[in-house]
Amino acid sequence: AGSKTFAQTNDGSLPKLVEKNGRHEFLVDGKPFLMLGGQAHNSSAWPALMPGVWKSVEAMHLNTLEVPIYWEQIESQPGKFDFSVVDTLLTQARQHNVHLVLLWFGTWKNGSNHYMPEWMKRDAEKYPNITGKTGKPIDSPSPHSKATLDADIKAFAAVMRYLKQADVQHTVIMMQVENEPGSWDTVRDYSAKAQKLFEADVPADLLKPAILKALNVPVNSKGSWQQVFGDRADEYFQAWSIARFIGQVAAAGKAEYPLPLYVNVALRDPLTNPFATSYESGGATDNVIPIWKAAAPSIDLLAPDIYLTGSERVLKVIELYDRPDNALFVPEAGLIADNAKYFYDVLAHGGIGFSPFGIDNNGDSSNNEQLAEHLAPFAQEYAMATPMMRELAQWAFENKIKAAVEHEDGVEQTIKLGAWDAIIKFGSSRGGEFKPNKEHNGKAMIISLDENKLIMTGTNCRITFHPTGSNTGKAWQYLKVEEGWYDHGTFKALRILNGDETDWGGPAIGDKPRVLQIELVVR
Ligand code: N0T
Repeated sequence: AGSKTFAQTNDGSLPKLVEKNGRHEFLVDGKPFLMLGGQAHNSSAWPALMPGVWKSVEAMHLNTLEVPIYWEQIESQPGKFDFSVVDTLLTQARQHNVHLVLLWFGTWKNGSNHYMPEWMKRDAEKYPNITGKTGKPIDSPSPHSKATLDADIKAFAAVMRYLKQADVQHTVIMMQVENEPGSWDTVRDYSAKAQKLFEADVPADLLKPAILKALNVPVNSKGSWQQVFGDRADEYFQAWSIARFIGQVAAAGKAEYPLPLYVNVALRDPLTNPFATSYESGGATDNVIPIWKAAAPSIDLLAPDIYLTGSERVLKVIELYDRPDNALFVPEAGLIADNAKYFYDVLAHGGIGFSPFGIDNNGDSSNNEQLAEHLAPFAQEYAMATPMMRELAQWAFENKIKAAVEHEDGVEQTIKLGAWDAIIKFGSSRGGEFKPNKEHNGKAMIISLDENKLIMTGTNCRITFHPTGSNTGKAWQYLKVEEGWYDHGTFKALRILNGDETDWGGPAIGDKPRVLQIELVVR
């Protein structure tokens, strides 16, 4: 089980996102694709470092590697483009039979300009940063600089033009435009130039009833940012300004080569509606998604980077970025064991991929065992998912996946399956006796095949069932429980689970995911 069966083929069609009834599907070479992803560290996309990255790609069973490409490296001299590193990435990705998502570290990288080429950094007047409320210089590029915008457009368009001819086989399946744009340390730009725009009327493109409604302001509002948006004016102005800038960069790239494009987001607490003084302002946080959608229509999706903790918070984030106008993709998540469970919830929300951050050893190759251990929680999920990758993508699109993710209180959960309720109890039976999980890492995922038959996988959980509807209260039993793997559309059994493996409270799965096919019968 879990062997790598993904082969790169090319039927000539571009990777694309398809939306149907508010659900999304990512097609690569015309077929449903689920990104089993991981992201390299920020400074690892150099030829000398890539061997360490590929080691992790293999150990983790990735089918997609997210890797940055650096403006400072690609255009170290104005107008002279060097794509040698891009070539290296393309060649090596093909050798390793994985796809790439390239991250354009351009004008914004985590709210700063740090990946601008030196010739830009040396010319602060032409490529300015923004100014804080008290006149303090802020380490964040200005979205109001035409020179910066033109330079970024030129560079990103050159990248896309290059890819179009260097990557006819579509090794690169998606592009991230900038990285976590926004500003830390100030809610907006207070420079004289920005102030003037801020005091002017809100642009008509934003004053559309549907957008205003989504932003919870009266649909006939007009006037200055302050007049229309009140105490949210500073943040909304920053979001609009940055999104307009990036939308133009994206449009220029897309005009060269129309790959799906996304912007990743440094999140805010999704539960308490805090002000942007407590998070990176102007990025596509949940409250300003409608602004980003209006300002940057060339961006296909806005993608949450999950570094928040706590299941209530994380599950809320997943819910907020799964929208009819936004395909759910998690392009970064802390590479911690606890986060593996959210991969299941993303699938249950029809997500198109998941990608923990910082998979490589970051230049230190001294301890491979430690690295393997670190990668294991995701590696084992991806190994399980690999032979059923296309089915998972299709089921997610068709809303057929249900998941239960253990909360901090560890309480059992019910998954409604129509004719049956599945009761998931979190814990594991190491040493025979079923005990609650110490870390809250239990999870289960169920796909109904027909009324009485399902596929399930999970870790650290036990499952049992109750018949529902007209069968409520009736006696029932397992007709057959098989353990195996799901391969190219069919279940391959290793064994039938029976006796102790199903009798004492139902089939249980320990800390390694297993795939079970379960058939139930009412007596
Ligand atoms: C991420 C990563 C990388 C209160 C951090 C996370 C990556 C970038 N930024 O390792 O830099 O390139 O996208 C920001 C997390 C903020 C957490 C605030 C918690």
